Amino acid sequence: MNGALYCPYCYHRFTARQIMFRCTGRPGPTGRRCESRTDPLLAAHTGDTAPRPPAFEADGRKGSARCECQVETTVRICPFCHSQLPTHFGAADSRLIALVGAKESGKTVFMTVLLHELRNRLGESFGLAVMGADDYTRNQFPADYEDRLYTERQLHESTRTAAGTREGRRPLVFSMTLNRRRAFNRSTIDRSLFSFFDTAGEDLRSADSVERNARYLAAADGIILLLDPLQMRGARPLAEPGTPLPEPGGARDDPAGVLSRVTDLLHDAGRTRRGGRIRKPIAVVFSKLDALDGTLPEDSALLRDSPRDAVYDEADGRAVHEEIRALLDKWQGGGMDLLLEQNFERHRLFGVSALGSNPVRDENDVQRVSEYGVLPRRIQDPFLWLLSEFGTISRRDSPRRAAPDNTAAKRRL
Ligand SMILES: Nc1nc2c(ncn2[C@@H]2O[C@H](COP(=O)(O)OP(=O)(O)O)[C@@H](O)[C@H]2O)c(=O)[nH]1
Ligand SMILES: [Mg+2]
Ligand SMILES: [Zn+2]
Ligand SMILES: [Zn+2]
Repeated sequence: MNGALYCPYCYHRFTARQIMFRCTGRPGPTGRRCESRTDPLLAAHTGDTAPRPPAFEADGRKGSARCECQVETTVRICPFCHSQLPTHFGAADSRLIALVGAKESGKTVFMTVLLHELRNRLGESFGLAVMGADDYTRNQFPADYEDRLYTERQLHESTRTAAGTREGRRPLVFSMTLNRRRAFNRSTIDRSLFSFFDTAGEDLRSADSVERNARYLAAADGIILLLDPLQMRGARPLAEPGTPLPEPGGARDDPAGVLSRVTDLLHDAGRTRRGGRIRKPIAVVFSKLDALDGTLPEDSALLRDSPRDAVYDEADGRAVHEEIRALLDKWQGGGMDLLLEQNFERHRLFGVSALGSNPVRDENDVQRVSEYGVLPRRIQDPFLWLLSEFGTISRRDSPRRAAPDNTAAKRRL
């Protein structure tokens, strides 16, 4: 595994030496200039047919290379899909987080709201800077995701991502940097990449997407698995009146089925020893909890806001975990906790609401955010837990006093 890198766009694995370069296309010292053409590999993987200067091989361990035309370039690309790699890609401290789940489980909404919160309110208080890692993400995310939800107050209809549109082929990749102060006033910068592959729907189903999802899971250092409680037999009748219930997807789409499929994919990817457990941390997140608010006790931890500081609060996290565990029995998902226990060294249960209330359909049958606006609850918990598992942020173990900043730093197992 030494030195293995994973492309945040196609999730193939390679070594630093295999990283390729792309010419800048500017005239070189000799006056020669490389021509731009469609890159067939890039087009096949991402649908991007824009003309580009040629890709070429060189020692990828170096930050730059000289093209045939004598121009020096620092544009590094993936040897498998030719996507341009993020600036700090390959730095020892970068980690990849993947978000997976069945269709309609709330992935697009969750990703949009989480990133919005991190880029605005939360990011600042955490000293966390979040940016699109490439031009595509920097353009697409605000226009297609953030503005649609927050300004137009419209939900992405899943049909919009059907095959053939430009969406659903190319992941959105965000880079998050956390400036961490260490002892003796030295500060270090921790980087994580969040790669979100907004699949067209049949995620974890058709052979093609299973293969890609398997690579996605294998590449990830931490996983957020989003599950829809409204797909669970015991929870559906409890939902608030007016809740849009997803069509029952059958055994393959119900949360227990999805969890066990993801578990199998991870065992295969990690070649876990027989009977061994997966070491990657997995946050198992139940979405749309607002639709079940009425069934929770008044003092439920799930109804509280998450703690607001830049540490992961262990006591609060445990309380949420235990509540969801109890709810799983009620929702007829009792076996899930045991499955997690037996297969994952590091796992935790979460309950979130990205929207805060049920969406409503307007006169044109378009789903819209309710009149209250987007009021997320506990949306950042799984993300913060993963960062604390990575040792990027610290963990507060006692309910009251914060742990010194660097105790959790070396927690990475
Ligand atoms: N009540 C409620 N419904 C939600 C929430 N998030 C998503 N939904 C519903 O779930 C549907 C599917 O969400 P979406 O993010 O498109 O799912 P995806 O297919 O996994 O990307 C949406 O159209 C909403 O009706 C939430 O936080 N609360
Ligand atoms: Mg989606
Ligand atoms: Zn790639
Ligand atoms: Zn050149």
